[in-house]
Amino acid sequence: MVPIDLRSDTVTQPTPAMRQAMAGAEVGDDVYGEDPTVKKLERQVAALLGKERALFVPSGTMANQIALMLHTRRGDEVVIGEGTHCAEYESGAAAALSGVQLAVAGTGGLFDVPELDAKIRPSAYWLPRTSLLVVENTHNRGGGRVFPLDQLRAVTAHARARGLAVHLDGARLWNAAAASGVRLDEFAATADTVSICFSKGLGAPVGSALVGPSDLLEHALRLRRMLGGSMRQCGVLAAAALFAIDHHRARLTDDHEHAQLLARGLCNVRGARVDPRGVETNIVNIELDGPSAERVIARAKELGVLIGSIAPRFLRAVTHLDVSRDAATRAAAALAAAITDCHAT
Ligand code: TLP
Repeated sequence: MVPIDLRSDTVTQPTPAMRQAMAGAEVGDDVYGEDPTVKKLERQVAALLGKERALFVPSGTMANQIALMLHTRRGDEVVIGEGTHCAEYESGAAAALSGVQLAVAGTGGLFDVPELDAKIRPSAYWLPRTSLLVVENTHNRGGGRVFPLDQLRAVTAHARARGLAVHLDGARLWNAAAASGVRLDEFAATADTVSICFSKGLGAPVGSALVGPSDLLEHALRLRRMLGGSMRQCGVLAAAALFAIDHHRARLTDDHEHAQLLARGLCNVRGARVDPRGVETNIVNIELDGPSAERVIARAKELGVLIGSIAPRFLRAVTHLDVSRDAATRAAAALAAAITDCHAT
């Protein structure tokens, strides 16, 4: 039997209709600026986010790292929320590529104005220059939490007033918008640049965009080249992203409901701690009282569910296009059994 894969929303298979859209895509060499499907995607994403220009890039990591390179100089400091992707999961690229150091504000991924303010250095030549704020929405390690628009407006306005640029890692901004009813462009207006992924909840196989003002994006084009991210006839990939925006956006709330099903199915299981009220989108973090995540992952696999961990005693389950309501219900039962089995032995 095919396992139910909750390790990430990146694991989705392109649907037959998406594959058809990819196969039929009109393409050209995008290094010459001649791929019409990429151009269409870039125009559409820039318009959705209310920014001047978008650049199609192979990954969310590259979008974030180009943004860091755009907004900082070597030796600068970047303020981020706790557990932010560009600090935790990008192989030290912020240090290696931009030569910046990171200062963590708040706990759990979100932070308020005083927590941000405490991390902005005064201006003095012997101190690092605080040049950038990075916010993540939804916050991945924070359990898919939405950075509420009011709070986001307050912290980013404060950052700007103190001379910082703002980058929004919106890998799952689609989910934040679907869960909160806030438009993408309203979230995007709080930042100078935004990265957004097609390969997460939207279900495209590859690709992200970096979005922002034309002058910055012109330089981003050069940086993408420098990082080896220029692609040739990548309209086949852009076609998948366009298909996903048209056909998979509206169903993101299903993923959020399925995450609720999981959370509710696990909240009374001995040995597991989950608060369904804290599950706002498609990510469920499960704290384990007794057994290690490693053991539960192994047992869950035997019971037909793949799940990941974010810490030795924290599991992470992510719902997506390939997890139906029925699969979410079955996965909740299998995970409950796996945790109970590991707790008992
Ligand atoms: N996140 C992946 C892993 O890398 C952890 C996942 O499975 O959730 N920003 C955020 C908030 C992300 O969650 C991710 C991917 C990225 C950026 C990077 O995207 P890719 O994988 O396209 O480089």
